[in-house]
Amino acid sequence: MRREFFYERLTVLEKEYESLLHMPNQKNEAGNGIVDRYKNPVLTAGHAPLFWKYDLNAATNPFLMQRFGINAVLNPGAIKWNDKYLLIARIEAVDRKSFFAVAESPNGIDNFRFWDYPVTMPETGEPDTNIYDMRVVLHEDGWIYGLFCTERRDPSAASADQAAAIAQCGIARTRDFVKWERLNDLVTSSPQQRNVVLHPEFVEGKYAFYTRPQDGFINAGSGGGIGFGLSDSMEAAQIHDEVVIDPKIYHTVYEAKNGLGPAPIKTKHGWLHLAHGVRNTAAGLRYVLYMFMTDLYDLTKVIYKPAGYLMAPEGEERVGDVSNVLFSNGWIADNDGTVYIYYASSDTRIHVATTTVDQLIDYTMCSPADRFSSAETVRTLNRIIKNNQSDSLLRSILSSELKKQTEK
Ligand code: M1P
Repeated sequence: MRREFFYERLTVLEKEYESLLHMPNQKNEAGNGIVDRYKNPVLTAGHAPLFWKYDLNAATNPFLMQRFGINAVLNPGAIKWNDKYLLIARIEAVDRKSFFAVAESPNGIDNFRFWDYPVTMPETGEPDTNIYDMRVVLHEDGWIYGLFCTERRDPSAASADQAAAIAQCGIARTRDFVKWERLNDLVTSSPQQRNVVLHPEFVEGKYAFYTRPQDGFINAGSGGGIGFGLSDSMEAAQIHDEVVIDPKIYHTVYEAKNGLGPAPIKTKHGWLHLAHGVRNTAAGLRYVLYMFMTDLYDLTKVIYKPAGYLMAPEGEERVGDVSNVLFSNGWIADNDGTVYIYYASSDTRIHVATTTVDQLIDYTMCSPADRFSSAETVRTLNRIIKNNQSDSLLRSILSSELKKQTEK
């Protein structure tokens, strides 16, 4: 009887799992002309293989109950590799420990399936308590690097304080996403580092890093802002001079803190960056995605930056484990110019939005910049309205001319 129950339940679970994995994804209608969101998340806790969650032996698990719970699948690094779209996702188990696992898709928008085993990340002499949010970069030195946050309890915290943590940048490299070589953590003068990203090219013959110096684990304090610095090596990466290239600014979407997302995309106009900005509100922290472009040759110089956000949580994206959060640390610029932006909503699930390099260039270079006051925002809007009205006057003159000519 028990065995029958076990196998019946297993059949149902397998059917549900396969239908989730094969569910086709479609673009939402009428996007904003900048990015197109898709209807279904591309990876969720439900995408974790059944053989991760269940002991599939009827003798040792007669009720076929979950033995290993997955809380969330979020914040993936992304790369196109061997013609497959790979997400190196952050899996958070119900014990709140995160780890990495690779999922691949043939088209980047659906049919993502996890590889059988998660990443076994080697540790340094100072073991990590928690690792998360990997940025994956194919560097011009030939290695694929994964930079991620490594978190450990603050050794100076009182024993009553079991929440104080120190976050630093862990570094590992691979050639196949299975075997990873762990390198030393990045050394900077900041007490905390999260959201560290490796630039894909050498700069002045050195490795270039985008950083996010921060005073406390949650609060940026005197830190915050996206920093930049160079290191002689990756094996013992150390930044001596860290400059902030994109600071926090009062009453903007990045007033509390910000951090770079994936490694930037090179274009003929400059480097395109995707980042997240954070504001504190009565409902808690609100994370949105924004963009900017840096100079092709001076990576510390921001040359274009549209006002406000590119994407903010919408609909079901607003709700989750940590609500009101959009976060992205992975995008793929494909050979045909399509850009796949992978983003997590509310620290719970992963979505995709598509656009093109040309659209992102146009958005970043031609959208109005933030001028930091309501009066300036109204000036910007008035300019747009005025231009459109003179354009519509011109359009109506042209169309009546056209009409006259066709009547002749
Ligand atoms: O909970 C929202 C995000 O919070 C952190 O981001 P940041 O370092 O910018 O504060 C990270 O823990 C991130 O994983 C998480 O999505």
